[in-house]
Amino acid sequence: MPDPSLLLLIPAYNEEARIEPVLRHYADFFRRNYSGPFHLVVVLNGCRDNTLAVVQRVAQDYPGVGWLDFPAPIGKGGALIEGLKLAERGELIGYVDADGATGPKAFLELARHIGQADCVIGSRWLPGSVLLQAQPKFRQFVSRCFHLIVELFFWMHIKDTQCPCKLMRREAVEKIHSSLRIADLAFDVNLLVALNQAGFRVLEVPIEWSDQAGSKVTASLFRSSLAMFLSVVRVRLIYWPWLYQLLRPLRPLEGWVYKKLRAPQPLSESQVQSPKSKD
Ligand SMILES: Nc1nc2c(ncn2[C@@H]2O[C@H](COP(=O)(O)OP(=O)(O)O)[C@@H](O)[C@H]2O)c(=O)[nH]1
Ligand SMILES: [Mg+2]
Repeated sequence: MPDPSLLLLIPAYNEEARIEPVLRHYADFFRRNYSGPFHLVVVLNGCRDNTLAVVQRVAQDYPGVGWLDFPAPIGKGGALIEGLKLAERGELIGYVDADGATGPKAFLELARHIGQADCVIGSRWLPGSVLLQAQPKFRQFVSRCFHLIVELFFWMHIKDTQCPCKLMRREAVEKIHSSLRIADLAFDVNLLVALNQAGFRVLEVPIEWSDQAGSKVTASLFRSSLAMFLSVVRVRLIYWPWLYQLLRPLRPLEGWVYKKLRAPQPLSESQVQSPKSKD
């Protein structure tokens, strides 16, 4: 039996310097090691460099590689929400970062666990994970503080919600897509909480990871962390509808804070629509 069709999304913002070898490595590896259909879609938005031209050059060599390009600053989460609308292209849908922190071999090993769950996520904090190059110490500290907040708010017992290496079944994506609102880097929390609430099983497995130079998150860690905190509060409130309604008058203030933090605004109810289902 061939492997199930797989759609891999890669969000990319100003990645002209890092993305080309990563795309070629993934496309090559899956061509040789994966027997089912494989599509790789780069989701770009607001790039001010030549990322699009680089992706187009790679796509000429690999027919399975494509892209979506949005001019608006929709953020990494916003880009993934758009990409997940293509769910009908794969029985399995996953995403990784453009910098190659997780290579294709490690991603395929992760995919092999999907028989045991509806969503499999890589973890840098489980015993057995291999960190060829760890994140800087201060980034790790901030990451653990964030983890603590997420655990207090949602009690999911997931050690690494933020690892950008996740794979889901199409049914799960289609069911929860309309619950995805968070456009900044706390998108992963939004996704995992939605899967949990909908009763899907999330399995966390150790991953091989190598932190890459050139992170835009580390470069703006304070701003990014504040926006992520605000976003997890919002996700918490979405599941407490009475409080959410009560705090509605504070919306303009929230919008102002996101703007000051130069973070993408969460999607409003009217912006959210479910992806097309195949049947
Ligand atoms: N589409 C899109 N991708 C983004 C945006 N911000 C970050 N990314 C992508 O998210 C991934 C992680 O970014 P990176 O700077 O490597 O952060 P780190 O690995 O968490 O330190 C990369 O693939 C980036 O190109 C954004 O605003 N839009
Ligand atoms: Mg990175």
